[in-house]
Formats: sequence, C-alpha cells, structure tokens
Amino acid sequence: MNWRKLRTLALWALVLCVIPATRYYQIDVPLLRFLKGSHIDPLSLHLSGEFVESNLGTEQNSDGSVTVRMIAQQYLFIPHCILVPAGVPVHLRITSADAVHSLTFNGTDFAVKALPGTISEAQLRFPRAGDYKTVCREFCGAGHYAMRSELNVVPRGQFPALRGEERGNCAVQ
Ligand SMILES: [Cu+2]
Repeated sequence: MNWRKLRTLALWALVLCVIPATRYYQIDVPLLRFLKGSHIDPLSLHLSGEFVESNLGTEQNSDGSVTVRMIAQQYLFIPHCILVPAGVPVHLRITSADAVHSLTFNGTDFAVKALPGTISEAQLRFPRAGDYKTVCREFCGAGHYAMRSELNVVPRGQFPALRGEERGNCAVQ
C-alpha cells in the first residue's frame, strides 16, 4: 500500500471518529442504548409501555425515594407540573416524543437531554422545599421559548400519598 492511500485512509478514519465525538447525544448515546436494548418507540409512547399518561409523574417507591417519569415534546413537558418531596432521592426517567430537548431547573446546574428513541436517566435530590421553573435549553423549534413547566418541592412530611391518577398533578396537597 502506498503512502497516499494510507494517508487518505487515515484521514477518513479520523473524520469518522470526529463526527460521533461531536454528536455525542445525537449519535453515540442513541446507538449505545439501541445496542443495549433500551430502545423505545417515540411514536407509540402514549399508547403503551412505561410512558403512557397514567404512569407519568411522581411514583413513590417502597424505600422512600421517588421515580419521576416525563415526556418532552414540542413544546411542553408532560406532566406540566411535578411534585416531589425534599431530601429524598429522585430517579428521573425522561424521553422525547420528537426532537432533542434539554430539561433544566432554574437556579440549579442540573441538565438532562431528552432524546427520541431512548430513555435518559438521572439521579437528583432537592435538599430544600421550593418551586423551580423547568425550562428547555435545547433549541427544538419555533415554540422553544415557551417550553417550560414547573417542579414543586415540598417538605417530606407534607408530601401527600399520591394515588395513580394524581402523579402528574401539583394541585394535590
Ligand atoms: Cu426546546
């Protein structure tokens, strides 16, 4: 093999490595999740599986922690308001029904990408009670600026026992 061919080959190999490296959330993460078998169909989220409407919101676990399930879609987060207790581990599971979104809470450094076809997981803990605005920080289309919802953290003792249909409703207090 002559040097010119080798150089061209090396250049292509470099380009093919650089593209996924700069598109971690768009290429690498979905590919890894797909290979691991945690692929989820964004078109049927509302119809069956973990992200049906009745299963969204805050679920209490037997060990005292809570699991929050959310869908991000143009241009809202579902549920629109999340209620969690202060000082307990919050297991967040979020997916997207369409574009790439980024879930953030005003006043915190926390950010998690929501990607169609995969479930993003994060562990959180809110030490004090308070209300946070939930804002999308990934430009996802014309209505991106209005994509926001709420997270209400209440003292642990005041956190109500949520029934199934109340999981995505902050009004239950
Ligand atoms: Cu957005």
